[in-house]
Amino acid sequence: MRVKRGKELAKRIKVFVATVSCLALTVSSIGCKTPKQNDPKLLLGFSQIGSESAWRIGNTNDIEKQAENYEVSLMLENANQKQENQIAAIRRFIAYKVDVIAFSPIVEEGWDNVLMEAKNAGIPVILVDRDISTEKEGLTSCLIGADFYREGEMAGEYLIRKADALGLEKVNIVEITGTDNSTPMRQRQAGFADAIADDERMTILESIDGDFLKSRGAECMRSLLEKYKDEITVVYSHNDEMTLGALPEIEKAGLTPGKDIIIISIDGGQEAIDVLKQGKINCVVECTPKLGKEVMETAIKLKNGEEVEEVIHPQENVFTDEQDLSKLEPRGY
Ligand code: GYE
Repeated sequence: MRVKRGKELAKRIKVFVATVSCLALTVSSIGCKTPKQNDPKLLLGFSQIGSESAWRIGNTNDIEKQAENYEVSLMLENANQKQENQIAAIRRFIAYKVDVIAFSPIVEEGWDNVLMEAKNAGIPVILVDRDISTEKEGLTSCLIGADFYREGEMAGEYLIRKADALGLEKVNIVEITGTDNSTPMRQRQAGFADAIADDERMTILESIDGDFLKSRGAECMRSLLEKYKDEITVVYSHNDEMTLGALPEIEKAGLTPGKDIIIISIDGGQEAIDVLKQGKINCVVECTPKLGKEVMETAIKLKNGEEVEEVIHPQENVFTDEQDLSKLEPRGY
């Protein structure tokens, strides 16, 4: 567990100890003066999924930076890609009596019990980046994250334009998907499939789980090339990491990514944008990891008992080989 602003937290623990001894003294009716409160403005527990991608690392950095800007004390836990670690972290936040809990659920299902515990403890919960799926009402206060369905649609819309520009009659797609049962995986798949559904040129040969990891992206690409080698027109990959893992495999197979195979990626980290500029990726749909400002502002509102927006989606773009990208600002992740 990483505890930021240690001094303030130490003070908070001290205040807690002092209050307990004060209570004990009050009970024994000796009387006690309440110590001067010097609490941090807000104590936020954040459970991050892991460090699987440049996106994720950029997201963690941004949340740490904005916590400092907003003078929020941050308890940050990295779950190393395991749901059980996230559940344990949320339980620790509850035991610690944080003011607000934020977390990025690795998958959509399986949160009801722990979120009910947070609700019973009166601690509001912010979903960051990914959503949950539940039958229960009121377990979370809001969601701050990208519109993944729209990202998938933008990828599909680009592909239709590209197929038109190249005059393609048949487009065979292989899809390398993100972590099974995660929101970005489900929504990026659905948005893309819906966008190309009415275009008879398009066939999805196979969708394969790459778990948002570079190493898995390479493995998936190897097996797809073995199966379909000369048939593949397009690789649609749900994040930059998997794309960057897949590209060398395509080259090893004697094909040129960006020319022999159209490459579509999502995230828009610096490395993928550089490769797009070199012509080995054709399209990168932006997904911004910079959610920290909204998270801090929302957490402060929740602590103050104010209303918050149920869903906040950042504004996102698409970067493609149709554009002049020479003046694009550094991406910062
Ligand atoms: O696209 C991927 C990451 O949930 C939006 O998770 C996020 C995704 C992102 O690891 O790179």
